[in-house]
Amino acid sequence: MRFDIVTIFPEFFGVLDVSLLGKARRDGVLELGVHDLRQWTHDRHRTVDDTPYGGGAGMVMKPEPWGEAFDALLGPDEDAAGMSDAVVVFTTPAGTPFTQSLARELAAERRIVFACGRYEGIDARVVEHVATRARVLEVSLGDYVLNGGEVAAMAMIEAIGRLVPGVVGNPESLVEESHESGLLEHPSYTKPRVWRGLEVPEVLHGGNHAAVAAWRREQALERTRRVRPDLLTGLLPDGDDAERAASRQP
Ligand code: JEB
Repeated sequence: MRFDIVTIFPEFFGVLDVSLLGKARRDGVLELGVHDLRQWTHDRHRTVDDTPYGGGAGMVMKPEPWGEAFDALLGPDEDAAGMSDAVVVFTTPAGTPFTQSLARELAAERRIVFACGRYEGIDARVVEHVATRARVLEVSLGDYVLNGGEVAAMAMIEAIGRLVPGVVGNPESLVEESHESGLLEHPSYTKPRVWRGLEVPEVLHGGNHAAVAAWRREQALERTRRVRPDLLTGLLPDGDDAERAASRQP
């Protein structure tokens, strides 16, 4: 899987050199290209923004550098209709919410290009134009305001990248997590058995795997009911939560 990122802050993405995704890149499982949008400017000041039509506060990103960026990045691998096989993700507070389900879907793609805006966002014609050359998604990390798309793209790349086969060493660990089952995770414990007077729940010591599984599911359900009741609407009564969770989102 290859990720390309277009940004005016390429140095933000240095964190992707470390940890799990850094190792995946060194192993050749993930490829990452970080591109400075200003390389596609031609004026002395390398201008990427201008005042908004219709007035209002702030600046808007000019379409021309973005157009050249996508000409360069989508050029290869076009089909007969001139469509690239890359998926282009515009991070935007006005996008559809990013979910585990979308992360799973995008982990099956060959290439994803992230467009990270700044200021008040990118001239709207850019999305319209790029949609004639590739599959385009406008995606929001969540319902809060960031200063630009970089942190959102980074979170999405981490969530998608870890689902690519070969990135997480033990794929079993992926299916037990929060949001994959449709429930939040049960609490976890390690040694020592008693720490500062606090004991690990007795059931986890017995070696009774069925009892452990039942306790964990009850804990997960109780926690989900308490902090995320919205996740429970639509869960199947037979306990087949994962299948339901997978079919629920876009
Ligand atoms: C993404 C961005 C800005 C209005 C206010 C601020 C480009 N969940 C999210 N919150 N904010 C963003 C996001 C995502 N994904 C986000 C891209 C840009 C915010 N801004 C600043 C734009 N419009 C500029």
